[in-house]
Amino acid sequence: MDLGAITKYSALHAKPSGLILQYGTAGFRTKAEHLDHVMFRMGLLAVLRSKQTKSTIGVMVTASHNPEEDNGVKLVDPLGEMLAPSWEEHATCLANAEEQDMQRVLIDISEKEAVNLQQDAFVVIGRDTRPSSEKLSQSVIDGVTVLGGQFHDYGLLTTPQLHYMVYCRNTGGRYGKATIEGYYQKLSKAFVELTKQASCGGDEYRSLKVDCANGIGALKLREMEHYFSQGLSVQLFNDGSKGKLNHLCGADFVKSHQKPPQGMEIKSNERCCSFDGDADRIVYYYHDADGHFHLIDGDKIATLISSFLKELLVEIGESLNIGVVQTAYANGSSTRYLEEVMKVPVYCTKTGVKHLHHKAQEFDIGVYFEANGHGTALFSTAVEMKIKQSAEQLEDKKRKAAKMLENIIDLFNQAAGDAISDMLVIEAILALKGLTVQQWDALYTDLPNRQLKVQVADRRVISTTNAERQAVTPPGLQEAINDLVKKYKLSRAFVRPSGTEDVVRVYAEADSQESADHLAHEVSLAVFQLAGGIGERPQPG
Ligand code: G16
Repeated sequence: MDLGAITKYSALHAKPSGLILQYGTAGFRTKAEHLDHVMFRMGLLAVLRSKQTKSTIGVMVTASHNPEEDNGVKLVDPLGEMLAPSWEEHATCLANAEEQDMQRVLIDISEKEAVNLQQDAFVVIGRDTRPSSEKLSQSVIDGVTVLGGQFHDYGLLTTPQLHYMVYCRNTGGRYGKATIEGYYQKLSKAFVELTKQASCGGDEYRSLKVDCANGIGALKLREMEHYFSQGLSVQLFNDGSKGKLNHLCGADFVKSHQKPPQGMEIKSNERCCSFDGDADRIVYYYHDADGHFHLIDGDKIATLISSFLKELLVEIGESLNIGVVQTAYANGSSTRYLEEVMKVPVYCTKTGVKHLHHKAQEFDIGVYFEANGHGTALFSTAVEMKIKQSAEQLEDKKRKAAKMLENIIDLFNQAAGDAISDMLVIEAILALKGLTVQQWDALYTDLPNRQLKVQVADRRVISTTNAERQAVTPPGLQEAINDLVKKYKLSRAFVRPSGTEDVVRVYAEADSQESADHLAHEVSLAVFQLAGGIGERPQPG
């Protein structure tokens, strides 16, 4: 380690004294102007992680669903997954070390993790379309270079594309080619193969309106569309040509406000979807003939996918262990449907795909989705091999199902939840099953629900247990929630500090929209009173 060079370059990316940030649900996120030092230091940390794992490590510069002024950074581990928890702690220590302590923290991490400093390091970098992202990714590169790491800067990428690149590079190309072309070709080939087999692939199944949140998803979908246009035509909205990133559009807006994005004209029964700012989430929706808006969120996406996979396995004659992983935000009706109708085991983890992904790896086939539309499906290596063999050996009908499954496996981005990949999976399944968006929506009826945000002085005063379904602190908060929940039928509510925004999130569901709205409001007031609310008291919606 050239400590002199590190000190010199670190001074050019100086930490604002006293600023404390936490590696949260998906890395560091805050106002872009506070992140220069964090980026430089994450470049350093990525080199250490790369040396330790003898693998390529990814660094993505994005704040995903957050407002345009924010930015963020997260590290991607060797198999394309989120950074290991012990390294998240190192990331927090390194980001918060005052200038004079930075070198010591860096050496401590190297020693603790037995990093061989002579080992080569390779880091790949991607960024979203935020105005601040280019400069911040240059700061990452400065950090990588000063520690002697090699790097490849992919420039503009969706977050899941960067995860894919890391996975490809560390599996010697077995997972795919680590280029944007390789990504487009792998997914499109699988999609076109699948849709060729759809007997009822009339026009109804072939066009889709996509709200791109004015983000990177628009650029990448535009580059990619001609690869799959045989199977689907997409019409892009909020493509970044005029609106602001994530403003009144995108998956997070549509899911949390339960209304369509601005800038998209929707005819009745037309199938539409929204990506978020870095294209790792997707939700679907439509207007019925009476003009009512219907949201199809991550829970219903998981249901569609897991039921299709289960049907294919039955056809092939394989009994594999499928599990679905959700979070506390999953609608009660979805959990009931999966467990009672589909007879699929369902597990609940804390928010954050890192938790869901980890749990899903325990199954032969693990389908995980957050209600906000972030998710994918994972297939164990043994399953992939078995299906490949079946696609070659079995007799006709079974072989067809095995071939379909083989293509579906290729179509999923198994490194991370991916709006583009999920969209193609969903479109293929709808075409193959001959399902309209209304028929899909009718699988079960969501319990009315409401999500709100509350501003508090310090959101860390709220701690939770039981996969975030119960508040442990501050004292009295859970009791207050319990009392409020008792007032409504089929009701449930919980609160948790966000790991990406400076807010406390409130979720409530009940037998009617009015009750869900009241309950969410009352719980917000309890948070405001007991957890140090600031600013205006929560107002009824
Ligand atoms: C990120 C995480 C998701 C999480 C979301 C909200 O999404 O990747 O797993 O659900 O933040 O997290 P929180 O409620 O802690 O703020 P994205 O799309 O912003 O990267």
